[in-house]
Amino acid sequence: MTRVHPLADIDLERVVILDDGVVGGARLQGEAPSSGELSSMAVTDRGGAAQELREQFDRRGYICIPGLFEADDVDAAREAVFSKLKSVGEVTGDPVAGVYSGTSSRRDGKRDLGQFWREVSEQWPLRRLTHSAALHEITGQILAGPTVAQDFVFLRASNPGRHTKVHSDTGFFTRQTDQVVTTWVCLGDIPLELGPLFVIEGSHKHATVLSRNKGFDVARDTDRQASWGETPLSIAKTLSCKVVTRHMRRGDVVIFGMQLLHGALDNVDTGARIRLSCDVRYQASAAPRDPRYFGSNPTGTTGAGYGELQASKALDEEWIVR
Ligand SMILES: O=C(O)CCC(=O)C(=O)O
Repeated sequence: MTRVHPLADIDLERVVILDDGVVGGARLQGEAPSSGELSSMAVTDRGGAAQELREQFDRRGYICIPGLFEADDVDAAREAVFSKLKSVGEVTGDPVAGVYSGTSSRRDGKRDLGQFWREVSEQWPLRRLTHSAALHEITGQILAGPTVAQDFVFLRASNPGRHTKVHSDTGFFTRQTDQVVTTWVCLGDIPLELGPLFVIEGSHKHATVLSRNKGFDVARDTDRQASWGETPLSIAKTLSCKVVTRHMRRGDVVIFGMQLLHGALDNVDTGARIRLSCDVRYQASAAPRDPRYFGSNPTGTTGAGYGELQASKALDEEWIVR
């Protein structure tokens, strides 16, 4: 039976502040933020005018659209992904619940892990969300013209113990054009303790961020990491920006630009639930395309294909910091 964590229903809009000033459920690289250190992500109505969307995107560095996708469609994607993980022993019980078994047979029989993750990532129930008309339409409004989605997607199944460090996406995706945005698709409810996406609001205009990102290419500049060494809370303090997140719900989407600093909270769920999300980039369709991310068998950032992604590793293995 699935264990339900008592903090599962925390909503940042109704911030829960414990006696010691700690926001219930949230951890950022082990640090428990006080309520002043973590704020709610602003949400944007899908039906708004394109100009308003662009204005918000430019000012904050992101837009968050709640419930862009139907719950049933998201559940179909969850079922497809978690059934594959169940087939290698990583998920226990009903696949849609996404509960980690604590073990993995993904490496057995010397399985090609990149090929396995490619198969997981290319399933139709997932693609119909990540490559949907809805995302083409919204990214088209932001970039003021037709867009195309990259074929290479970053599906993330993060079990307890994982987080994503602070970074910008520019070093990965702007080799050919800077007319690129990231779309982050929430594939299930992700309360604070499951490690939702956070962004550092306004950081995309900060001189320190822009100068650190200038000319950086993750695959070419191998002496540098994309991830910042400092913690999200200390970076936000230094930049005088806010760390914003929210109790994400299935079907929510966040879209942000290439300079914006972001990452994911720690998954500290005591019910062993896996946080599932997928990020995919959209770019102006008329702009040149980076062949690493397009085509029937894209090579990905470093050339190793789906095998280069953290998520291609078995759930009982450590992630590498890039
Ligand atoms: O979901 C995450 O863990 C991080 C997402 C991210 O880094 C991205 O969308 O670029």
